[in-house]
Formats: sequence, C-alpha cells, structure tokens
Amino acid sequence: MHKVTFHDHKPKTLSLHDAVLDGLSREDKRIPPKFFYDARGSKLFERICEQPEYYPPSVECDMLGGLADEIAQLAGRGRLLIEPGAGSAAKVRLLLDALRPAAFVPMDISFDFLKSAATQLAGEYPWLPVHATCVDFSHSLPVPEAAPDAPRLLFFPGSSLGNFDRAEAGAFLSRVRDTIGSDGMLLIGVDTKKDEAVLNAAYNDAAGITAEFNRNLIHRMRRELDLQVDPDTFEHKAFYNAEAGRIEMHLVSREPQHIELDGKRFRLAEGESLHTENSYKYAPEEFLSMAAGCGLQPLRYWLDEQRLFAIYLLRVADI
Ligand code: AVJ
Repeated sequence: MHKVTFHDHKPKTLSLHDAVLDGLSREDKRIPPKFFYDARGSKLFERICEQPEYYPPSVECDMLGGLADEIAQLAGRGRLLIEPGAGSAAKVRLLLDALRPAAFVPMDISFDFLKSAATQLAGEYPWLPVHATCVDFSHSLPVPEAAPDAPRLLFFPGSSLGNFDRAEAGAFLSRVRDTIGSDGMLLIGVDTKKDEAVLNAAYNDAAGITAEFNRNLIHRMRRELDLQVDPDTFEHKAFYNAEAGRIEMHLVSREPQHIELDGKRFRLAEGESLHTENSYKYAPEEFLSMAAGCGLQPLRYWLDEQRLFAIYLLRVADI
C-alpha cells in the first residue's frame, strides 16, 4: 500500500553485552548513551521531550515550524532527505510539506521503534517514499541503494551531535559531508551554552522521567543480559561540567554491590558512578568553526530570542 522499505544494518554494531563488559572493566565505568534507546528507552525519551524543563524540543520545533518555507527556499524541493536517529520522526513533519523531498530515509538504532514510526509516517504522507534504515548512525550512514538519486539534505535535529565528544563530532560531520556529496546540505539543531541553572534543570526534571530514562540501562541489563542488578540501587545524577562544556549523566550506586557477567565479577563501591551520557553544548562560533574544519559552511543560521537553541543550514564547501 504505502511505499515503505526496510533496511537492517544493525548486526554490525557493538552489542549491549560487549558494551557492558567493556564499560564495567574500566576504572571509570561507563556505558555509551546509544544503549538508552530500546523500545522502552525511546518511549521514555519521548516523555522527556514533554517535560517543561527540557526546553530543546519545544524551542526547536517552534523554530522549525516558522523556518520551514525559508529552509525550503534555500535548499530547494525534491531532495533526498536523510535523518539519522529519526526516532518517532516528529520534527521532520514540520518540514515535509515545505521541502517536498523525493524520498525520506529515517535511520534509527531501535528497529521496532523505527518500524512503527516509518509505517505511521508513510500513512500520513502517501506521496512520500520512505526507506527506513536500522543502523547505529555513530558507526555509518548507509543510504539504501533503492533511494532516489537526488541532491541530499541531511537533517540532524535535537542536538544529537551533543552525544559525541569533540573528536567524534568532527568525525561525524566529516562523514556527513562525504554522505551528502558536493551538492549536499546539512540542517542541524544544536543546543547552545547558557545559564547553568537552565541546563541543570533540563536534565533533572521534577517528574523524574530523565532519571527513569537513565536507569533504563539497568533495566536492559536485567532483561537482555539476565544480570542480577536492581535499578533502584542506582541514583540518577546529571550536572553541567563547565570546563568540558557538557552535561554529564551518571548512575551512582547507592550501595556497595557487584555485577556478574560471563563469570566475571565487577565491583561497584557505594557512591561509585557509571558514566552514561555526555551532552556537549556549543556556542554558535564554536560549532561553526568545527563545521568549517569538516568542510561545511553555513548558508544561514538561526537562534531563538533567548538563544537557547541554534539551527544551522550548511552546505559542502568548495575545494
Ligand atoms: C538526544 C542526546 C540530544 O543530550 O539532551 C535528554 C538526550 N538525555 N535527556 C540530550 C537526553 C537526557 C539528548 N540527546
């Protein structure tokens, strides 16, 4: 009925099992944030986006809604629109009528989530071919061969770039440049540096949804790896690290405990933390100089009135 095709590239990526084994073996224990997003974690993230303290989605959506025509004028219609980490693909809906892409390639790490989001979207936009691609976008950006050969526009909203450290962000932007090619464009939303109280509140919502999202890692370890570990023994901790220019999220063990995996015992002291996420914030000049270093130059960029969030439209620089 609708034009949806599915492409699964998932098996190539690091498994939760390997990430936990590696992450718990380190002195500074850590689990990469992409493991938040199973079906439950993706739903919890959707709920974070509804919390009043978590300003990025509402600010970005207001901006995108108002900018859609201007963006379409600058980028032109009929592009192949690619969105890594599309999730429920809510934001792209603000652009589709104005941009009239030749096709849409949503990419996401959670197959179930991607599948329902892509099917739903194709139902709402019958004119839009959808090539849903299940992939870890931090690893590669595989555009399906079946997708039309049109100039590309890669849409990367939500400040997802913030999860990469600076070197990884640079590597990602360079990969984006290679993926979109010489006539390609990038439309990216990036959270700005601002009053620390605003940042801290955004990751410590009063309803405790971010805390539950953070603890979802422990739920996954129980469910998928059969580990004997109680999510309630971990406390959510999130704070702005000004020196590093990032929000850090941790799960802090409330008590001494150990976790066993593959016959290995990992000890956690009381107060010891599992570092689960970094979310880097960029002043516009910082982001633009990083992008320039990756061969991307701005066509235009926008900030909301309070400078809470920035949206950049960039093109591939001439060489
Ligand atoms: C999806 C990475 C942009 O860093 O703000 C939200 C994830 N973590 N609340 C962010 C997140 C806790 C989010 N990103």
